[in-house]
Amino acid sequence: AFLINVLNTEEFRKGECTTSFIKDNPSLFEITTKGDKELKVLSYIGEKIVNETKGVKKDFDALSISKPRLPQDLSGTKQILDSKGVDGLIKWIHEQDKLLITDTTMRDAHQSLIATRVRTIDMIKAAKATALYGKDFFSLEMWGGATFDVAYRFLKESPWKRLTELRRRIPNILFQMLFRGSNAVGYKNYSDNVIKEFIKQSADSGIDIFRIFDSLNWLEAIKPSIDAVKNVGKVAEGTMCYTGDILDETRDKYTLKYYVDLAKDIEKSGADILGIKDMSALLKPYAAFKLIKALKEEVSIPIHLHTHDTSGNGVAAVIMAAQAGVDIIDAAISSMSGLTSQPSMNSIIAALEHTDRNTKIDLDNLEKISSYWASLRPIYEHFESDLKSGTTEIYKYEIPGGQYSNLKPQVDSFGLSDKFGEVKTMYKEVNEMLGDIVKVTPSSKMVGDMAIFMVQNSLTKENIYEKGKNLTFPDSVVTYFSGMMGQPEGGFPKDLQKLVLKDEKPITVRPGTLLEDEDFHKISEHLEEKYNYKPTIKECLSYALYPKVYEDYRKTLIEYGELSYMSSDVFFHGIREGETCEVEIADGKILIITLLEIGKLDKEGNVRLSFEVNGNRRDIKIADKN
Ligand code: 3PY
Ligand code: ZN
Repeated sequence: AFLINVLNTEEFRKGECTTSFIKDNPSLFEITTKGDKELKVLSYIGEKIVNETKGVKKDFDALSISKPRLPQDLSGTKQILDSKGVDGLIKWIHEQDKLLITDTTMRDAHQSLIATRVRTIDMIKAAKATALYGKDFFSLEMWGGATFDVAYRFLKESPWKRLTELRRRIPNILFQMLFRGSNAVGYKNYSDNVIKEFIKQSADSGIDIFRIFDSLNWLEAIKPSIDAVKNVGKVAEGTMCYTGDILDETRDKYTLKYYVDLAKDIEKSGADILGIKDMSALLKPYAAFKLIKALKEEVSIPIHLHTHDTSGNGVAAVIMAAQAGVDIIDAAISSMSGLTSQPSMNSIIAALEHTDRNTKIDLDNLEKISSYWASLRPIYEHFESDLKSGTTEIYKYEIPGGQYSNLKPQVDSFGLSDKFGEVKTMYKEVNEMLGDIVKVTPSSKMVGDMAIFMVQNSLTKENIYEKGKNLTFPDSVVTYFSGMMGQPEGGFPKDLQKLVLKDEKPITVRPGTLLEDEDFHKISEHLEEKYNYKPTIKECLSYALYPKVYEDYRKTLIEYGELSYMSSDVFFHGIREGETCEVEIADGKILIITLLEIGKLDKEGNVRLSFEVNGNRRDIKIADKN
């Protein structure tokens, strides 16, 4: 290609080349061939540099973690499920005195601390060490929730591939996912055939336990997912979300009785495990004791507690729950724990040593995994929130961990940077206006959207009925009031519903009973025609969940190729002048890339970048969009 460029040069054709011919003609190195993987990689790195980093990059030295050879006989909870079935696993749980632990590091921990951005490649590096050093974990929550959407939307990688790659390397620990009931891993209710097929495909790819919740604690929306999980022979963790404060007798909506009744209904619906999802870290230590004690008396399936550490009381809540007899708890590896994430697994393990709930997990081994994650965090630092210490403010605002760390950037993106405090106060007020609802994805997002909308439009709970008449409310708010997110405990406030919906009539049944089945065949044809490839059923499902996000991902693949093998320091920060990096392209081929020079902005608004790739000079031009 270089020769073709030379041959096409006028000076060369006229035989007028001088010794400075190459130096005077940098465009000779602009080598473009269609479908060129190398060019795609350079374009990605070039875009990063010209339009984001300007070549400025810190030194990152993420630790390489040992990739131990796994012993042939390595066996854990996965083998119990596979050999004894769901009932055998549940029996085994009941027989344990030790507190069982779910490691959330690869899902909720990074969702809550660093905006869900941890890439598959970084999880793969820790996979074998996790299999070995975490061999006594009950499960790994490593999929679902926001990770599915973010993988496509921001990381430009396939969440399905993440699941299969991790499953291949971690054969011994149960895999667990967070499933939003009828909202699947999305933000609205989907057709029943999408829910069923998603569960089937996830189970086929390696998910063993489905933690199923509904963002309004509406059991109707949870039941079809429990049935679908049972149909594929996996473990259904029917889950209730915790809100309010059962210790506060002045609050009479979400009382101990409310939770005990709901738990019994979840058990009756066929759930194998009862999940308690304390997404906003509101379950105070003594409330945890009281709740678990009562539930242990009233339900017979094992109880699995999920909490966050936003208030700083997370470890205490878990220890009190352990004291009251909880079977399984969620925690994150210490360097990925605390604040909006889960409480520290290492601290919990240490606290329980020499007690009858001793977890028997080796802390020195865990430290090796923890050091790896600690060394990785600087690469993701720009996604961290400003929160430096736990805050009891969370008891007032009731904002879920993941949303708390995301709300600030969302508020900033609306140009309301100086109004973060007002938005948080408004979040609380909106919750009151709605009649005190459960706030977790997607209902929490709706409350956040509404709070931002109110601050933006100077609305208050008094003036909204007058000022809001001619306003179009955010989509999520309209979806909520139309009943498409389900039915809240205590119903909708009628005045507000009328104001938001105007003439639209709300539904009162489960949306899935009204939605037509998704036509996967049609989706497949559409994708094949537009992108010239044969999609799998998994890819059709991804499209059914978020058509635009999925299509944008396909377009990125066309433009930049498969980026999932690129190391994260390059993916997020590009490279700087003089730096050499190795980039693996899909077929295992390695490109050794050095950035020789970042050129000046030319008259057309482009910047020339000169690289050396596997020993050959190659230049590209990137439009400066700033
Ligand atoms: C999710 O739904 O992604 C959550 O983690 C909610 O807490
Ligand atoms: Zn959570």
